[in-house]
Amino acid sequence: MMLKNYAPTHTHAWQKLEAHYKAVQPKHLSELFAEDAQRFEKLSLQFEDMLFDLSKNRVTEVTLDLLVSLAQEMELPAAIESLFSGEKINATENRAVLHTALRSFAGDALEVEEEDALKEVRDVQQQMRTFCNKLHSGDWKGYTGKPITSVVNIGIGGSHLGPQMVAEALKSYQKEGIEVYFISNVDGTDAAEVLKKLDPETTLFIIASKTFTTKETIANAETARDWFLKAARDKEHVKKHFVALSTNTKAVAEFGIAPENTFRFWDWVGGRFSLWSAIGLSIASAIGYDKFEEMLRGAEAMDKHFRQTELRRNVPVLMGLLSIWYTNFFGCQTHAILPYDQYLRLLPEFLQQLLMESNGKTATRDGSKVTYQTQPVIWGAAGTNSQHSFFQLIHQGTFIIPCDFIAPVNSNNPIGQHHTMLLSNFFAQTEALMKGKTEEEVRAEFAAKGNMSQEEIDALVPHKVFEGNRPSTSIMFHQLNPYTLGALLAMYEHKTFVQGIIWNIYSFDQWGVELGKQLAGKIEEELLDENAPSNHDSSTSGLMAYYKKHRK
Ligand code: G6Q
Repeated sequence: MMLKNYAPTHTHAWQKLEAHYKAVQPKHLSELFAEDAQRFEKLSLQFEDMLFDLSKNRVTEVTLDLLVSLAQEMELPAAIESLFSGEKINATENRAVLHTALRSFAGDALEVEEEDALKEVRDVQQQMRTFCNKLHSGDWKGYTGKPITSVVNIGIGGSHLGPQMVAEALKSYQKEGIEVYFISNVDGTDAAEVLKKLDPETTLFIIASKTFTTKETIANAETARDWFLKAARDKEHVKKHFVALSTNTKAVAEFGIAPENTFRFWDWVGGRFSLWSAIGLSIASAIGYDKFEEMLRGAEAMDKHFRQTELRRNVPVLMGLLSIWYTNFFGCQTHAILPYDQYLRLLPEFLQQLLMESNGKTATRDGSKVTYQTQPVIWGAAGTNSQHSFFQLIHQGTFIIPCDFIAPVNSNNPIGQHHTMLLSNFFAQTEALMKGKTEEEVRAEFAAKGNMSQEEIDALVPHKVFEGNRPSTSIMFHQLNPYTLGALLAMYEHKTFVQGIIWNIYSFDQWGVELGKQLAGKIEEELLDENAPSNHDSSTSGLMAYYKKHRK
């Protein structure tokens, strides 16, 4: 089936949710906890060793039932099947969406465009394994015979954010003797700062670009090649120091990279869903292929859960539906991602692309304009640092900001009492957000201290009251390892999909990034050639003139 086109607002469930919202909205979370001693048990989910506590959300069991009815009416189960079976659900690009095939270890074949996708995937995985073994054994030698010690991923967007975030997240699993770097921004500073740390004799560049036409990546790849050839001199040496990850094997060959050093993937892998494919080679270079495979297996376990579990107990489904609840009924415009694990500090940035590029859309599947809100802004940073910056607004600001708090039970760096302190903050923040602090409690605290006048107390009370009733979801797992990280990321991918199905939009294209690219190409010509025709608004012309006047 193709995805059906149907406005969620026209479902029976939506009407019921609107009425239900009016009943739930005035309720304080502490009231909901007081009313039901079993609330945590009823509203938390277990997936393997992972715990998803939804109970500090502004929902009741009825809310979840109604949201699940909405998903049923929007035919989510059929959509999930279309995803896994390789139907062309990325309709505006006429492509299947099969990142799940990249981590499918089940034996069955999966035909896409008359090819067995699973066989193709396994061939490339074998090629990646062989590459990693050579790299880590020191058998892959540079042009002067020295083994490689530095690997640099050059890519941007989906060919950068995932690999960089995972390499950072799994740093405690990193192989000895290999350091992994990332260059992405076309700002020359990015390349300059990385290259100055490197030795051309022992550096290998991974050029990661699905299309191999992305201007930023090609510019950085050419800069890296120039830097390398300045030392190595002979173009023949390029093949020992450059490999490519791409669907465009022709352009790769033209760049000078040998076919045996080209790792393929396919149109049915979207950029922001591609870290599981050859695009993950920098990850596998950092942690070894076996650990990379463990990450794939964690994702596969979440895929199975998503495909096989009834909607009401299905983690990505409920996570996606909660986002609908807050966005479309509470009117929340942002959502914070708050990892209490320093290794996950890049997760908010990765999820920004995943969710905002997928679901930041205004056209419905039939091309009309949506009449309801879609993706909220995703933002966040690691705790506890973020507590000392923007948490003030989450606690006492005028917006309600649903938050995902994420933490491992055990640290990968158990030092003294650090982890106990970290987790004390993790538990305390969600409790404080939920409960708040009433005026009576504030006054009682002042009274207990007994060192202030009534006038001073009255002046301070309004500032020290916390409304509470601020929603959060807590995600915990035993330890951050490749398997768990794979499951966590797959969960967020599927949550993204669920939201797109409910919002009746296409989640797998990104036409919104094209306009700026087109204009940049034209402006670049004008900046290089004084005689090129130019026709901009007065602001853009004024800015360009300022630049031209002062450039050196
Ligand atoms: C992701 C987007 C985008 C893409 C980059 C890099 O879903 O499509 O972020 O990954 O533009 O594209 P290339 O891999 O083709 O260089």
